[in-house]
Amino acid sequence: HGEDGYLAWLPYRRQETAEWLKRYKAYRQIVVAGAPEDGGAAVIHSAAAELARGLEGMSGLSAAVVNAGEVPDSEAYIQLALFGSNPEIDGLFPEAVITEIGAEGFAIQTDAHTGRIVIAAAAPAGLLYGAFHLLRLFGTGQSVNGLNIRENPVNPLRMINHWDNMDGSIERGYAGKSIFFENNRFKADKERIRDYARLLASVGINAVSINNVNVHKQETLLITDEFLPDVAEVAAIFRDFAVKLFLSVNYAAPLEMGELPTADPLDPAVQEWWQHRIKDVYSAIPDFGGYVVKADSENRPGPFTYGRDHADGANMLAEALDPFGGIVIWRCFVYNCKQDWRDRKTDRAKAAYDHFKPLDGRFKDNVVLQVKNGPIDFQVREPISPLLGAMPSTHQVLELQITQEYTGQQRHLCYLVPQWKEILDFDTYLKGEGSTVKRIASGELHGSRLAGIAAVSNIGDDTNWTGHLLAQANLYGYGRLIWNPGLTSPEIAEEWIRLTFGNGSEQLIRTVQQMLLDSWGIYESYTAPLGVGFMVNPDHHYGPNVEGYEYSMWGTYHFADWQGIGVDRTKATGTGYTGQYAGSNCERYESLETCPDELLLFFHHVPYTHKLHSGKTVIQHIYDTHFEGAEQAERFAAEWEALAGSIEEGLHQQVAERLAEQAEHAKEWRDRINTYFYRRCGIADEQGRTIY
Ligand code: GCW
Repeated sequence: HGEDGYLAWLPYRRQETAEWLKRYKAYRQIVVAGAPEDGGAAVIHSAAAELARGLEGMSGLSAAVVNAGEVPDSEAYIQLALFGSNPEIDGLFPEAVITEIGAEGFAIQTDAHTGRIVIAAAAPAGLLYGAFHLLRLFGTGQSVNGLNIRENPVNPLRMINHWDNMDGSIERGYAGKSIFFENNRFKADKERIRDYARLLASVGINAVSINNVNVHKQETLLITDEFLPDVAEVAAIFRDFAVKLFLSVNYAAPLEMGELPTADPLDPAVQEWWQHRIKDVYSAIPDFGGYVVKADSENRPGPFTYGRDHADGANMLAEALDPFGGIVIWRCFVYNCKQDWRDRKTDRAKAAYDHFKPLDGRFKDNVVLQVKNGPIDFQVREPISPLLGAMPSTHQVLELQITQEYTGQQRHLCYLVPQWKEILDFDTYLKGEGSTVKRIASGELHGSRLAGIAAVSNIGDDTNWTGHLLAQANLYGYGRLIWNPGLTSPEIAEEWIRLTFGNGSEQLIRTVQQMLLDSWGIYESYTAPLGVGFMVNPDHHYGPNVEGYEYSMWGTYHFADWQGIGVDRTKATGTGYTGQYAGSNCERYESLETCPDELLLFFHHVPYTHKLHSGKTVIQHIYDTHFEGAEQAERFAAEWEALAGSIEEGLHQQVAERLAEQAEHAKEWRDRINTYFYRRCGIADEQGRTIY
């Protein structure tokens, strides 16, 4: 699998640095001290086996896990140990370190005398993360002498949501079919799921939901005896890598399965039905995570049908899950998808806040609300959802989208870590300065017990997992960033490149890193301008179509006419959306003077001649960014071409094809957008470039 990308960032390439040849090759024995009897033993086994595999690959020599009692014949061995299992190991760490390491954290220390590296943790998951951390240091060519590392994940829940259907299709999937399902059943061969679990664990993911939040007929049955044995088998695979399994459920399941005449959450028969189901689920999967629910959203059923609200709806499921320690992840992607364009007060951007904010304090303690990063829908540029952090008495997780639905569908290069960084660093001012989204997501700001980040997966059964090989950096980067939002985009990009392509060519590392870092901005520049969003073909959402959604009811309008463009969301004259922001954010977006250029058309309707802070008019900005963006996309292809020879042919070829398509398609974007606006307003490009 070396040439096709299947091994992703875990190919464990042969290391050729002087340090390796001289010293690190000695690390070929792994000793486990004090493995617990229970399920945790499997996780420690995964950690030890991974170390052996990685060290073998990187040294080209054999490596092995040896028994605790055996004295290794090399002094430079690696030891995995749980705190409290071995006094000699505890003695290596100051008391304060041992208390500082949480349930999923780890410490790594090099024993100065012997060169032994000790990975120690409070629980098996920490050892697994520590093992991957050490392998990452080796793999990226860093020194492992004198290590003194202490790590805890910043976010408690670090989740991946799959939108996989049992027929094998994936909603918004751009990398082939499901690795879980085909022909309305589970796939018989589950080997690939194991490899996927390893990939997730390697970047610290600890939870996964395997089926689409739009739960159709067949998927409704996942919580029944028909499929629970399969679900349990998949859960067991993930368990070996400390990843908890969740299922998306159909709110109307009792009704759709023909077992009850209603799904009213306040009806005792409905409550009993769910309690009964949940017993079955937990007897199959004792450590089952819980349910993910999309209710009363985009025509999915929910409590509204019965005159109940989201708190009634979520609490009913939470009540049933509570005795087993399960949680309900209730999505806030709720809006009216049947809008009338004449009604300028109804605003899809306002919907989640309007629906959920008044319910603060009404949710049970095992309910967590999942809020998309933006108020609309994973556009290339959106403001931050004002609902994030606005419910201090309610648990929340942030939802991101790794799959590139609106960011080029894994045909275009778009490294999303810089976008996620901006989201996490955004200051909501909800509790004064420094009330950043990352402190909300981690649960710190409001002291939430349940908190973290979830994101929609970008993988499928394409050999290289993500279709576009470079889109692997988004999955990798997502895990790394949510483990520690303090990491920078360039750091994460560089790690991924070194692990994936090796440390051999500095030119390759710098070129690919710069491509990744520039890619989001470039994609933005040739697609919908200045935060206005959409302008894509309806349904599949790929490719330019300026009026694709302008005359439908989904409420994603840009209101372009011959004079101007944009959505007036001000309190003064518009929908009033800006009023949902706290502190100075409200005024900053409300005022044309202070509204940032990149979000101008999200918040304001302006004439094409309006001057941006950049000094350009809106129309000239549109022309310039579209001409430049298409040129930059072409530059990618040329830069990649120059790397031929420093990357395996197979890997090089895959990316070259995608970049060629991007360069072509970026021109189509450029021309359609430029032509549309030129014809609308009649203002010529100052530089007289070709507009069709
Ligand atoms: O972005 C939209 C997608 C839908 C998706 C929905 C959601 C799963 O176009 O395909 O449905 O969001 O997040 O529920």
